[in-house]
Amino acid sequence: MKVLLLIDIQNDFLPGGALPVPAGDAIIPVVSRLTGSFPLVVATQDWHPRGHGSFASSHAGKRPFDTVTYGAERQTLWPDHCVQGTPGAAFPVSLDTRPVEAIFRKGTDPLIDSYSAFYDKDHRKTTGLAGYLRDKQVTDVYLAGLAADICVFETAKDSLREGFNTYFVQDATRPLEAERLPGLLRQFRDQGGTVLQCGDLL
Ligand code: VGL
Ligand code: ZN
Repeated sequence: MKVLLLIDIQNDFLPGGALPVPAGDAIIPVVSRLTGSFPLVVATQDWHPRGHGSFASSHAGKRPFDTVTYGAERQTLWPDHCVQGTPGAAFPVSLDTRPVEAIFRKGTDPLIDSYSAFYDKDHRKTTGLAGYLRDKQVTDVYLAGLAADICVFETAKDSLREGFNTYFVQDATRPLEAERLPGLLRQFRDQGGTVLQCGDLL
């Protein structure tokens, strides 16, 4: 059984949003072509309470993209984004969400950031996604969404750790920082992941 995971395809990560991923909107037609080939489609939403600890606005004197240290963890501070219930946190109207069977939300703990769809940053809190996928007899996880170098990449790593065959559908993602992506994809391949293009699946 295979699943297509749509990671954080939300207005705030699209051009014009609070934390726009360059050309993030270009993935939407690609995703639309893919969903029909999958027996199971699951989406995630970055879903922060107002005043979330990952927002620069929650730290006196800090600006977006500064970093702070929490214990051993370095945390990049972001512009306020994907605040629960706001239009920025919603799926774009251009994304057909009808095939989406379940939605997992992450980043809800005010103090912990959560990039991966499976766990928070420190692997202390699970979203329940791994159990849900196992319950559905999923063996193969295909990844699309935003941002390729942050939430999609972290989800890809955790998916491999959870023992799923994991596929990164590169043209169904876009990175926030393009220059970071080749190194991350090399790391993903070294850990046993597969990088492919939408055309390889249709
Ligand atoms: C994301 C930064 C902060 C993402 C979420 O979805 O890639 N990036 N929150
Ligand atoms: Zn976030």
